Amino acid sequence: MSPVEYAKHGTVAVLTVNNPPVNAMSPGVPKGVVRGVERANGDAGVAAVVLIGAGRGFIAGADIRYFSRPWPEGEETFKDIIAAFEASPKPVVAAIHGHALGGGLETAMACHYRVIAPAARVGQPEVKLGFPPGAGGTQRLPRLAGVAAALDMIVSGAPVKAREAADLGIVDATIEGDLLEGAVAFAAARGAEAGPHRRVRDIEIALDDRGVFDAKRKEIARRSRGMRAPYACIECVEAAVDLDFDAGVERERAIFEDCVESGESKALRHVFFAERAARKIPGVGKEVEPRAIAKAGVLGAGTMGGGIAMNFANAGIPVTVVERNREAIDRGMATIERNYAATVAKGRMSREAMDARMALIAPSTDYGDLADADMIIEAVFEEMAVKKEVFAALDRVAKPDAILTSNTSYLDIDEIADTIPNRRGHVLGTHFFSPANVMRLLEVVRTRTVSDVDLVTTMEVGRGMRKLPIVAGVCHGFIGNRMLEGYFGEAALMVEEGATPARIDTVMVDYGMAMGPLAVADLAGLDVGWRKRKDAAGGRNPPAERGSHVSTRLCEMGRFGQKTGRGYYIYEEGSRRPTPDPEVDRLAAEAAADLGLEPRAFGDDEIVERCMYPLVNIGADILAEGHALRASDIDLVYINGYGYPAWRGGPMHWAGAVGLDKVHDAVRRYRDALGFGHWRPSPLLKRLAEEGGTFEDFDRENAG
Ligand code: 3H9
Repeated sequence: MSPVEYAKHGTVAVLTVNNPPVNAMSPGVPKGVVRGVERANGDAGVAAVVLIGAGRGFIAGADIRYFSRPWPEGEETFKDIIAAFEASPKPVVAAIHGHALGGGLETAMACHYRVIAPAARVGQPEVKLGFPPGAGGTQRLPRLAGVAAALDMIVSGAPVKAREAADLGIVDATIEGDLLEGAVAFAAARGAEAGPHRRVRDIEIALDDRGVFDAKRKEIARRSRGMRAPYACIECVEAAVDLDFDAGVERERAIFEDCVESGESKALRHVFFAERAARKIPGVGKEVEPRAIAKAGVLGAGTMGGGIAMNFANAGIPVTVVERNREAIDRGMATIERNYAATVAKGRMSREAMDARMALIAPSTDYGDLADADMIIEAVFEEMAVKKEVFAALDRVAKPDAILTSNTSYLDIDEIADTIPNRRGHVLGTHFFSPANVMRLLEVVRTRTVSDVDLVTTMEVGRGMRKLPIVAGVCHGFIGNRMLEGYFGEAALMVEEGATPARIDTVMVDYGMAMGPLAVADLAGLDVGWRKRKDAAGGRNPPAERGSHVSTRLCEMGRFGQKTGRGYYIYEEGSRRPTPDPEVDRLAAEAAADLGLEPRAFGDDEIVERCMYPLVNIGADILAEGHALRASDIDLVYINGYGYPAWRGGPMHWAGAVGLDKVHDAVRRYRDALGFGHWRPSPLLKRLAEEGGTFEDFDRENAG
């Protein structure tokens, strides 16, 4: 059966694309559309054609899966659809509801007219997949919307709402009420008019200021570091201005094809499907429906607790925040208010929306006020004894079936759950990332005993907060923090071996990280690790071990990082910009002398390998142990919680692009040279390397 249905409504032929879930242009769809246009043109009783989508939207674009697999031989493509529309003497009208994205919008722009439902959105999101539009979008959109607006849409990938689409001239009419009925009436009227009907390709392109292209390049330089696609989009729109239409289309196509083959695009496509896969929990079917969370509670109004309370309010869920005393809760509420006010000041939220959110947050100093909460998240001090006390107190006041979660970043939540045996099925972890109201990542830590319903509910609450919830198992540091050990450890070791912090950080920023590891260490505070090392040494000055020499010395000097204005770098008063410090180089040289190391020069490759390969190696262990459901989840954790560049696809995907055999060889080499635990080759890494596989192969095997 064709995914495109043909029906006649009076003098109008209606082609309905019915390819669930999102009407992507899978094989069969272009053929159906082309045949439909031919049939309409062959029917003397038809005066016009309407193209509409069944279900949730118009057309979501090309079927993204086919960028990694061959398109069936002889099967029609976008090109055929566009040719059929442009050759049609009878006007073709696109009727858009839900979404017209990518090739969906390109298809609509190849029609003679476009009408839209008020709630629909249109856009060219291809750049987010690492390539520019490839079916004429960069040539037609500037002709309809003007060069500047088209450039904004194509380079950002952000869709615009129906109203803006109408204002920009992308659509010809907005249909209130029944879209099909309105579109048929619109098409019938156009069909009754004398042709020929205007084609978008024939519109004269107007550009007053050629400076828009360079201005755009400048504007995106920071956020597009290391990427090709945003610049490719600009090149394509430039071609629309510089070349005639057909030559522009040809140029766009060549750039598009080149980009589709790039590592950047493969990585971004991987991320697209990873985000969709992350919603699925093997063994937990669709029949497990989330519970309703009508009221929530948060324990602790510190940085994390306050941010989590804001997340509930942002999701429209009333939340009670409890602190030990009036002073602490007042301070917490003042911070929340300040955070919202800053968003209002930036114009990203209205004052009314802020007031509505503040009204959802109730301050309290009484645990009893949590008695009616369906879900309670504790964000108190990160210490097992304190957490256990808090859960015992919650046990006394919470509803019997309330979901109780801990916002711990390292602690064993199974152990916490065991302290309240009657509630074990309702206890799990929610590891938010700082600042909790901003960062998209949420590790949902699945205890041994949590029920599927509560797990699914917590994921759903996270999505309601506009987070990306990733299921993690209970292990020290879960997915993200556990993998970091080697990353920071190796950066610190390399400082002792003669690489300056600035050199290491520059290489890692060039690799694509938002910040280098030593600048991050300064931000997080060097004293955290120092105190841990001291505790392990029974409170005494920790013994100088490989990797902690410099950081221990810095802490002894009171240089804890950004908060003290000095750490691995110097920070001017009120500035977050790290300035290299020769004093640190001197400490590093001292450390090298103590350790009997000969300072040496480092190549970029070694710096990248030593920071990144431990992540991959530990990630493989986490995966093999089942503490991550899939390698692609690990990738998402790093992209959304640790400033890893999406265009590299995450550390596990990137390792596959490098070649797991190469990674495995290097891991063994570093194990032999350095010997640290994070270099013990993961058996899974070894197996995949020997099989010539990737972590994506592992995910596929496991998905069955
Ligand atoms: C393009 O068009 C290139 C052109 O320039 C021309 C080239 C010549 N293909 O997101 P959801 C799947 S490039 C294949 O959860 P929502 C998705 O994987 C394309 N599959 O729904 C998921 O599968 P599963 C440009 C697709 O309601 C299911 O559909 N277009 C595609 O939250 C549901 O998806 C885009 O980049 C696709 N194009 O959001 C638009 N789209 O259930 C990409 C979705 O097995 N799509 N799937 O996990 C979206 O942005 C959202 O899906 C949309 C709906 C907003 C449409």
